[in-house]
Amino acid sequence: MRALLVYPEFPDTYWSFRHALAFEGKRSAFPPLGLLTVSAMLPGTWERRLVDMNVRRLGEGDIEWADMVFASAMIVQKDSLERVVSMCKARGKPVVVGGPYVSTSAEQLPEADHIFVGEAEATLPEFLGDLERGETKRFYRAAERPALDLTPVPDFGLAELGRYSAMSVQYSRGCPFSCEFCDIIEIYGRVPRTKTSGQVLAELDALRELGWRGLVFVVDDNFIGNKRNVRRLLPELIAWSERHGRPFSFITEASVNLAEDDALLEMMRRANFRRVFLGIETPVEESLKEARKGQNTRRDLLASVRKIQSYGMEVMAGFIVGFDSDPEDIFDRQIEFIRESGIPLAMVGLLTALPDTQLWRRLKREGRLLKESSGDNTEGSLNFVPRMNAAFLVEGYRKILRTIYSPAEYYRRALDCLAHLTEGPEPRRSSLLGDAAAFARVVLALGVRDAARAEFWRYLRRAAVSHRRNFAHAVTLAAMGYHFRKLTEVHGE
Ligand code: B12
Ligand code: SF4
Repeated sequence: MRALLVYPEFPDTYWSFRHALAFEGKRSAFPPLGLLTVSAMLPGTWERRLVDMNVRRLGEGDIEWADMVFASAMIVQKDSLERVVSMCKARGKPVVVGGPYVSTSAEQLPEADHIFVGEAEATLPEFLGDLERGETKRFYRAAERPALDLTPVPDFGLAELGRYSAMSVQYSRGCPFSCEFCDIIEIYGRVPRTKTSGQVLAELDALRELGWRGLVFVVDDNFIGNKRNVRRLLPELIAWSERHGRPFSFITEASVNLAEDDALLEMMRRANFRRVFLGIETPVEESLKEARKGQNTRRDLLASVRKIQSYGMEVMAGFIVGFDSDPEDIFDRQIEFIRESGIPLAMVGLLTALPDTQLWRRLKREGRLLKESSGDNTEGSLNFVPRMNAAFLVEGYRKILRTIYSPAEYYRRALDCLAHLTEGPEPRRSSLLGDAAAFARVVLALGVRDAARAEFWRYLRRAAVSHRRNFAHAVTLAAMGYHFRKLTEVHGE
């Protein structure tokens, strides 16, 4: 049996990092971990091929080669997924689909042969058994959220490692909180399930043996969702890192209450966590309460960010406008918070009702839903009727983007961030020539062609003088800022 695994194309969004990746000569930020995991669950005798359409074209030859096609997608990939399904069906190939989009919108793919809802660990074995007996069904729905000790080491070797800027591993799924707009808790549950430390180290071993060096994204919904288990994992991760000469640095996502736990922060620093993404959402207490984001209320959010930064980590964060409780000056308050926080990568989105979330259900009850969400909460369109005047809200949102990604504001935050980072270069899989070429591309785009070149040179000079040991990261931040600015030219005007 020949299995073709296809990951559809992302649109060019803030999260695609496309304009920054081009400098590095990379095609995509992360590999499709869901498909690599599914691949590792297929019978050992099957041949496998991966086409991540974000790093290379899906060719006729790939489809002809396959006996069966497996595809995975998030909502933002739905148009591309539909095209993939049609292409494969037109060539008579059976198509199996799964992943977060399919799990929340299972009825939307009329052409697919087999539709998987939920995590493959709980459904794929049944499908493979049915396939052997020639009795496959159209729908496979996971009856439960499986324990993660069933999850095999993903087939990392299928991915073209050199085309990505980071690799991914997953320690846990699910989050104990209950934010109204969140679909994670609907898809992956409110009881965080973790792998064993041994499983995580085996995944890191696999990456190391494949020659990966550099950034690893621990793609958990909330890395500290199960603090007790994380406290067990981190000492083993630190020992593993030291044993192997610290081949990786890490980035993850966590809830803001991470700031309360100095011991955990210290262990994360020692394990070489360099970046953490926080869901801050809004500095407005009423809006946080409305969103049921209790873990962010009654705390000084700015102080929490500063605390985490004081452990050498760059804080990245998500912000949302469009809550019913947002006051009219919300836009200025968000700008002010971001300005004060030293968070260069501030991902600001319009509130979006994702399918089957608590927010979706409430807005439906209130008769305020307008349409399906595109999944991209940065494109400036609303899928519900907001309390605030819609045009005022969208214009205010765009003003935030234009302000925070303007070169002066962005470079100021980047310097603030650099001042707190752990000193010293991160491990990387790179060559001197590759680095020099990437640097030359950045200099040409930002320091020669760009209208904001004076600000770029001022920034670079200050980074070289004050943050010499993190100069490579300073250049990466400049490239990221360029990406955000390019997209803001589309979304912010
Ligand atoms: C890492 C990550 C990213 C990475 C991209 C990673 C990549 N290349 O795949 C980045 C940071 C770029 C990203 C961006 C975005 N993301 Co994202 N991301 C994640 C995250 C945290 C982990 C993904 C992952 O690797 N999971 C680990 C694997 C093992 O899990 P899995 O993919 O679900 O796979 C399992 C099952 O779904 C199933 N399965 C999966 N595929 C298939 C296929 C078949 C055939 C079968 C049978 C089964 C199956 O079995 C697998 C094993 O159990 C998830 C949250 C999560 N828990 O997954 C959000 C998540 C997938 N992202 C999401 C969103 C909304 C986005 C953005 C749109 C955010 C935004 N507002 O712009 C952007 C879009 C990207 C873009 N360029 O436009 C949503 C998707 C919602 C949805 N219903 O589709 C999620 C669920 C989180 C959330 N609610 O915010 N994301
Ligand atoms: S903390 Fe994050 S992952 Fe957890 S429920 Fe809230 S939004 Fe979802």
